[in-house]
Amino acid sequence: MQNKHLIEVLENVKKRDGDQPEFIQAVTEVFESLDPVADARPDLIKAGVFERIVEPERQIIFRVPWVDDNGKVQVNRGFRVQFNSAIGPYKGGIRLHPSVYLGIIKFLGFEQIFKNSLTTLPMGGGKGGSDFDPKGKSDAEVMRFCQSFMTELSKHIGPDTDVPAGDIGTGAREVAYMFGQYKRLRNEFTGVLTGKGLTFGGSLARTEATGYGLCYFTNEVLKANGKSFEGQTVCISGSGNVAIYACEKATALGAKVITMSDSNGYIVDKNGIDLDCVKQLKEVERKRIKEYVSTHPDAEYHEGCSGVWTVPCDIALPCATQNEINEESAKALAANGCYCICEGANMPSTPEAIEVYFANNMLYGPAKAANAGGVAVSGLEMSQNSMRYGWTFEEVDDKLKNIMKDIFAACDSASKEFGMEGNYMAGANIAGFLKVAEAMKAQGCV
Ligand code: NDP
Ligand code: 2IT
Repeated sequence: MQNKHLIEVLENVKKRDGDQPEFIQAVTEVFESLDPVADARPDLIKAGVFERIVEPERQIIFRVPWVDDNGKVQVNRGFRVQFNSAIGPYKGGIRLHPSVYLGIIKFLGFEQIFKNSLTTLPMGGGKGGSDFDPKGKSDAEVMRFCQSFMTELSKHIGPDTDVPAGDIGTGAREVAYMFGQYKRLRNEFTGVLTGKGLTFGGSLARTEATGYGLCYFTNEVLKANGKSFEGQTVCISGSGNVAIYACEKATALGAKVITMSDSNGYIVDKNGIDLDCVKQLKEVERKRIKEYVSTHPDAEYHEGCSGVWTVPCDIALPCATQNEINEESAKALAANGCYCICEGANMPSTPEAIEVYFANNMLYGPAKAANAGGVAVSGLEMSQNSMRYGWTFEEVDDKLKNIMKDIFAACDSASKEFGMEGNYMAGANIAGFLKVAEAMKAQGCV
């Protein structure tokens, strides 16, 4: 990074938020891409856009008390970071995972600003969550947690203010409990959350959207470079919502997916993953991925999740969590002939891993473009809720396909315009930023 103003703003972020390494990582990546933009646009510097965009508009931290099945009081910490509302109401998921603290929610909220901008739909950036761990909890415990979480959150959100959704640990069950509590507290049936059940305002294809969208985006990357999914071997990490539907669509597009994982370990099935089995294990029984081998004796299970990147493949789709691919894993992928990485998870590659991708001329589809399909269909769910109407699966899926195509085109053309052809990371950061920056400048110093 050369631009003096960007260097100064980043230094200030490091000073103020030095205890939030994930947030600093996300800001650094975006600012490095924005170097030529800052040089070309003194008007944005004058309008204070760079200083303003790294400071959330509002951050809410609250107590979440609930009673467990033994009658014992438990206390978790809840967060909602309302990062940027320049182009629409705050929009972004809720993460329930023991690793959650302010720095995780801020990195996710910051990324969400640019991702939501790329979707072309009117959504600002936000994120929330808690250090609550749904794993091993009964349905009743999860319900009591969600009700307590929403009792406070309901004071800060609304269909035209801030619209949460799912993320790690928050799926259909959690969204439904949160929606029920919001409706009860406010006596309003509105589209205040997305990812709702199909019987109460959810959109068809939202469950599939992030994984499908990831494959539609990857397909565009491949096509632009004279390749396709047909006959390719794919490694996927994770075995949650994003991983499952990425596996389904990659397979439908002619690829063979041979791995999936969870935080304990990974499976390799050279015959191609049996997705019905994974869905049953993860979506119905809420079991660990290692159970897969008990019904698939040809498949292998290995302890330790990072080993998944040592399995030879053509295309890698990380769909688990942040920083899951480090320099060593990236080098293993490259050495084994992997030529394309597209990110279903948010920020799954460390900065050193990304350097390895570029040094080896690998095709790289960054998260904020590649996984934008989930929030894009959330935006379509909001539209359907406002119309009090619903589209068919095919209608939503078609819109999703077109949105992912347009996102790729925007990344590609921004990368060319700023002299970094083929660098879709820079393209995504620049294209996502410019729309928000213009809106922030137009609205004055707010
Ligand atoms: P789920 O909770 O459905 O699944 C998460 C998966 O990732 C599980 O297999 C989980 O394993 C694994 N995982 C989580 N944390 C870790 C960790 N620290 N180390 C190793 N593995 C881990 O979440 P989603 O599928 O919804 O989300 C996956 C990623 O995609 C996240 O980065 C999320 O932010 C991103 N994303 C999600 C969208 C959505 O619409 N849901 C949209 C865009 C991005 P285990 O069960 O062992 O924890
Ligand atoms: O990271 C993400 O984009 C999500 N978890 C989905 C957010 C949403 O509002 O659908």
